[in-house]
Amino acid sequence: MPSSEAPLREVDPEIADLIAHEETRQHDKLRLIPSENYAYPAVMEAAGSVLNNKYSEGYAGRRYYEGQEYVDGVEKLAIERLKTLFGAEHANVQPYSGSPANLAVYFAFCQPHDTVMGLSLDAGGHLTHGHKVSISGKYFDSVQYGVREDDHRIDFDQLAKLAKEHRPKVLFAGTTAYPRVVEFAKFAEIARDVGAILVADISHISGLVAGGVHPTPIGHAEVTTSTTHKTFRGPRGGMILCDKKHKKAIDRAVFPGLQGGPHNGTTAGIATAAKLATTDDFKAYAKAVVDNAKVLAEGLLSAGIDLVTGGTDNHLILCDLSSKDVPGKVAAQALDRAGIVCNYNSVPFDTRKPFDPSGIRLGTPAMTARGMGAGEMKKLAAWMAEVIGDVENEKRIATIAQDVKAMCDGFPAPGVPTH
Ligand code: DSN
Repeated sequence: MPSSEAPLREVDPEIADLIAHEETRQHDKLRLIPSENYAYPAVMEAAGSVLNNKYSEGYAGRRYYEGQEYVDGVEKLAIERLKTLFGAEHANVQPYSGSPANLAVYFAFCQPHDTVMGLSLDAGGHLTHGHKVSISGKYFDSVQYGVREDDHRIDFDQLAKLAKEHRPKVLFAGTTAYPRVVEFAKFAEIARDVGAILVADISHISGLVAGGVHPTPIGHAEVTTSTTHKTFRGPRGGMILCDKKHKKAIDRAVFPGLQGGPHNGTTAGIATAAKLATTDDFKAYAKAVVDNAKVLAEGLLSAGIDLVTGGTDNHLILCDLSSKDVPGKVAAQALDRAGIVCNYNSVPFDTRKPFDPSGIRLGTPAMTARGMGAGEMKKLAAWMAEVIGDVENEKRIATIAQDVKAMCDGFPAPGVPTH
């Protein structure tokens, strides 16, 4: 056994090998899962630093442990940078991820069995927006709104009617599989009418909001939650932005209400990501993510693949394969064999079950982070149409995998070592 202070490769070659394989996978394949990305190398460095070794229950200047002279500085920087970047009155950077951030919001404002509202999962919402299998649907009386049957866009008439009837305490405006702009102003009007607190969950789009290519919820939603690792390109973490009047309730709900010590390395990574998000490079990145998604969507449409809502305004595309007679899962598995990684996903009014749905969900954040552009999106659309059109043609799938690998070799993956 090597010394316990030896590097990972010597101490634990099995784990080192698995990480090396994952590095190769992240380099050699086209990663299209819209919630994934390549975090900036500087973010990874901050997140994996000695800050991991420190406990810091409480908030800067009011901790339950000594030795916080540097950690306080890290957390204050993260908070100030996020406030400036998003124009928010307060930021809490301690939630461990998006789901805990949403739970903290419920805990801040709701009692068990209060009424809450969110977009249903099959219409593109998140489990924590009141789905019946989630704590948010079990501990609260959840009313779910949906999308219109004709164009699959958020049904504001239904939402307004349900809100008037049920008068929710909190109304979530947030999505995980919705390819269109979220119209926060419309949500705010409905929330105001019924006295609900509007909560925007911008986990998927926080990088697009920071980069100025999606309207901001700030000024419409009293509370905004987000993960920090999707389009934002930070570490795996969460944040809550809110109006000053909710600062106390939110902070108390996160700690001591829901969590113990914050993950200080993550906090540092969030601070670094927030700094990088102010740059012109980041603005260009955010714009390229959306431009690439539009080109990919057009390519898929012209190859005969149906898209939910007929296209995209953001980083995400939802393909409806019902007319292709290929279940989403079979298509996603064939695409993975071709080096194109996406996830199978329900589409609105899906007649199939969530674990075997009719759709696949794609996104351009990771490919764009590698510097890929319109030319690569067009090639990708053609490859995808071929694979979806003939999911059992292993010979062709294997040659596409080689072409995908060759394309990936031309665009180094940020922060990913090659072997
Ligand atoms: N897992 C995230 C996503 O893929 O959208 C949501 O939690």
